[in-house]
Amino acid sequence: RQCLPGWTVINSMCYFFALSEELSRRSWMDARHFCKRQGSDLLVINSREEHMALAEMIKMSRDPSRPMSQSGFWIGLRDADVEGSWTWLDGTRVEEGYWNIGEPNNQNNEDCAAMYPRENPFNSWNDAPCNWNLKWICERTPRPFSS
Ligand code: 2F8
Ligand code: CA
Repeated sequence: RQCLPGWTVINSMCYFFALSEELSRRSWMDARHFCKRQGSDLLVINSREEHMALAEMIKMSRDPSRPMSQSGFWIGLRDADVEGSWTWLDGTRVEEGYWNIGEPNNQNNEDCAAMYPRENPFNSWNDAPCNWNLKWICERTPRPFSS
């Protein structure tokens, strides 16, 4: 077994999709803490292939009972240090990214990015207030198991 129970392996990386109502939705920081406790961190997208695979995965999670603004998944991307400078948790800066049309718009001091299930995988990201409660995606390497 390459990933912990309940995790999904995609191209040799392990992902956790916080989908269940039991886990509920959390702020960006609380979601990050959840990931850290499993030896992981919020998702960092390193390639177009990775983005496409994840966009495809979360399409299955569309929740018609919730407004679009609440159907997002926090990812490890912020512009909290310098407004407008979107930086992954590994320090990499985003050049273009896969923002939805009109995003990021910093509408209400929005410093955290979330990925949304969209028909067009290139219209995927939105910046939202970090204290908004959303689902999230954790990522970790398959080994070693620390828990
Ligand atoms: O229309 C885009 C806009 O939609 C929502 O605000 C109405 C989002 N807000 C939250 O997710 C909290 C904005 O981030 C988004 O830009
Ligand atoms: Ca926004």
